Amino acid sequence: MVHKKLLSWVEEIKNLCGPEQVVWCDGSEAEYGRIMNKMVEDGMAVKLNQAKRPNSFLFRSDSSDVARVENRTFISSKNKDEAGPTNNWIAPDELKKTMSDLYRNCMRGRTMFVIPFSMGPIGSPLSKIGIEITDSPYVVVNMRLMTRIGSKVLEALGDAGEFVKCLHSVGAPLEKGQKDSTWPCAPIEKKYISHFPDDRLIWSYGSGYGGNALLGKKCFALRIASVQARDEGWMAEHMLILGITNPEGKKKYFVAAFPSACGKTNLAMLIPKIPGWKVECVGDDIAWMKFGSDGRLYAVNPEAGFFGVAPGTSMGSNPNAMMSISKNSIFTNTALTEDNDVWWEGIGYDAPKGRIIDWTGAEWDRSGKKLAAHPNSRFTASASQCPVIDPEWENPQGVPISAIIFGGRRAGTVPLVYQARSWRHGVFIGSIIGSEVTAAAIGLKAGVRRDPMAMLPFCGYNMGDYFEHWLELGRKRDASKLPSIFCVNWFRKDENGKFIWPGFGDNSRVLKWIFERADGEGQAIDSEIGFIPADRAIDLSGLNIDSKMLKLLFRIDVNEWREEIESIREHYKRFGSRLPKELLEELNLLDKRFSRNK
Ligand code: OXD
Ligand code: MN
Repeated sequence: MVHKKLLSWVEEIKNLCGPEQVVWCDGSEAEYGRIMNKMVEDGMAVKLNQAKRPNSFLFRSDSSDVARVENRTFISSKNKDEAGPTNNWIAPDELKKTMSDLYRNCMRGRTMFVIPFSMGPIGSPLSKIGIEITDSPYVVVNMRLMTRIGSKVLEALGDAGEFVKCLHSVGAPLEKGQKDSTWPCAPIEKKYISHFPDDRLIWSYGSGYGGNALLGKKCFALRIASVQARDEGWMAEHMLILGITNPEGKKKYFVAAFPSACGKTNLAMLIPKIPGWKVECVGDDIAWMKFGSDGRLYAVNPEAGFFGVAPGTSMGSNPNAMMSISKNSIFTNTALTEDNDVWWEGIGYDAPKGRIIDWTGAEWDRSGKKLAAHPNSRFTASASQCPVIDPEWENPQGVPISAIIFGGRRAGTVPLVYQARSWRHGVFIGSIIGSEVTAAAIGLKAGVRRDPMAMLPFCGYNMGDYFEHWLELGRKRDASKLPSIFCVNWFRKDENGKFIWPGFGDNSRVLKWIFERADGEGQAIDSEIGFIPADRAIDLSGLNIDSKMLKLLFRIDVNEWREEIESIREHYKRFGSRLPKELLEELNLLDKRFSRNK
């Protein structure tokens, strides 16, 4: 291999970080087995019951390293204004200096792995290559399931191909003879998840967990890719991709964006409750989309695996996810049963008899005072193991998108589903989605946390400009070929605080209406907020829901919307002069429609 730039970067990092040895990952099964076995030997991983869960492993993280760390995540653009009001910013020179000091000899006593990886099918015009340098063997095995890695990527890169530089260290150098911990990492104030969009560069230090460390996922495929997408005229979005087929065999593809913890993985693999309909999964977290020469929008899933939240995943809520993780999987921070299988709250059955080891490695007290699995415990599995993986999921051209769905977790105000009047109105809807937060959960003020397009923690530049990018993409296009845009809310509650809509497989009823609307059919009525399903336009056959509750599900309450409009005005203030005027116009139009109905 004579990719001079790559070789000299690897040499530079080796000199900076001072590892004991350097290993170039070939991505083979044998390599995966070797690294896993070594981690089992070193006590970092537990090999699970081979009969129950073949070739699967459990890891337990340090209790200080259990999730993405948004307050330690930085977008280090040239100036603060480019990072915008929603990102943490440190000047690039200053951040590089601080981090270079941390990186100096930080891999002492460790192996430095070089992982060539492709986001998207190798060689697809929509794909991009990254190289992750890491001192974490846990990262290597996860990257092998989550992306396409190894020699074939180097071949595709050739001797001058472009790549995104992704540098990662757990930030825990080893002195001679020092025993390693089972989950090495640095204390919180030394953790940095840094992005240098102008250099297409990611520097991550101090954390080994999920999106902080598997740099192909949120760091590259969203934060850096969103900047590349802006510059190159495409879209990098926090969206699942699903294919849906009606009983006549007609198929459409939808993408959907929801803030974290709204059940994206469940929707992506849903088993419809309405007879004759079928849903297949292209991806559960990220979509890269580009307009084709036919004027339609095409999407690929840049990832090759699922990194899903375990608690709550069961044969009831998501049988396809459960089957995807029946073998060849990695679990992080779940509980361990006496017969060496995994268990978590909401798995659908009580913890088996015998000793249960909780996610901290201690014996679990069955009184239930503490959770056995961490709420953000995860499974990692290859997408190819999903029983409903879409036959086109690796099509290098992507799949044509007919509908874009936005959603959030709202107890009131937002009806089960409504449709935007236009692309511009759809961008407005995307820009205001959010979920209610309870004060206790994350120490925030209770209320709606707006999470525009579910990209708040993932947009690599000023979100005002990001809205403009969305608007601009629609402006240039033949409106008849643009996907229709919808908003859904599965989480509306009645006056007793109970969810009205059953969700899960019944969400297919809403997908059916969206399918019909995208087909130019499906009955709708014009409301103040957009098109809502006409009476009986949603297929409720076989569902027992009383008409009062149904009404509540679709209620558009003037007072609630007045409050909503005020809250959107507050939200928009954040973006100052970078907020596109079209979005303010859409808000004023909405305001006017409600004023007429005073
Ligand atoms: C995720 C997230 O982990 O969106 O996918 O937080
Ligand atoms: Mn996500």
